Amino acid sequence: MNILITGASSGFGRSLALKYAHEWDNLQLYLVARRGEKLQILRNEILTMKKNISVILGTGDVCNKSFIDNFTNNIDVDILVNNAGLARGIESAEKTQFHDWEEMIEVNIKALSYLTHKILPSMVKRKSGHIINIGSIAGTYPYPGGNVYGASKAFVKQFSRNLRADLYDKNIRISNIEPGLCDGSDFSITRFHGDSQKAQNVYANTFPLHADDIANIIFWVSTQPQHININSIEVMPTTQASAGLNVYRI
Ligand code: 8X3
Repeated sequence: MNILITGASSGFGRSLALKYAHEWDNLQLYLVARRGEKLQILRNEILTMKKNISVILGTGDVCNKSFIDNFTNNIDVDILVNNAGLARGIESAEKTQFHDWEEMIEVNIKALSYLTHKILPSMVKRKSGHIINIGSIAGTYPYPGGNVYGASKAFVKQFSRNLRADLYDKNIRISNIEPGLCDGSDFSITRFHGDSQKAQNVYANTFPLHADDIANIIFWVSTQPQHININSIEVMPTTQASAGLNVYRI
């Protein structure tokens, strides 16, 4: 079994790599992230836990097409987890930096699409495979400052649905996992450009989801019998709900 996970050095990706390694034997885990040192630590952790697993590290940027081409050449991926993604900023749209928007579009849309496009032909040829995209509740529910981040996750939602439309007769499964507020990853620190105080405040005085919760859900999705496709799972902490409609009054 060949499993490829992007954004594997932290958060959901890291938790999921550990979960697959813990639950399954005889795996080839292909782990992609920019931070080689963190990947190396994860690899050591996995190999200490299990001897019958190969961990192949791809240190590089998912937006770099030639890196992706080189890393994925000659791999028949059974499960692709398109986990790499990011949010930048939570300002109202008119106050944002355009390069933040561009970065989210590059990673959340273009890199996810490119890797999917690269991996799909081999899945179709083998009539086998599962692509698990990491969307977000932000792809369904608008919130102030969600602007391009939410729009990029709406792309992931509809892309996942459209892939189903193309692939339902090819024995290939597509799932979109849409988490809400979740700690245990670099999500907020990235969103706030490294401001750890602001990032911590996001999770203060509440009970968010944890990266391991999402890893458990993704694992469950990938362990369903072959005839079951989990199209999407939207998951929030019990302490979160979608906002009501706002009316501005003078
Ligand atoms: C992360 C969930 O609510 O912070 O995708 O946008 S949220």
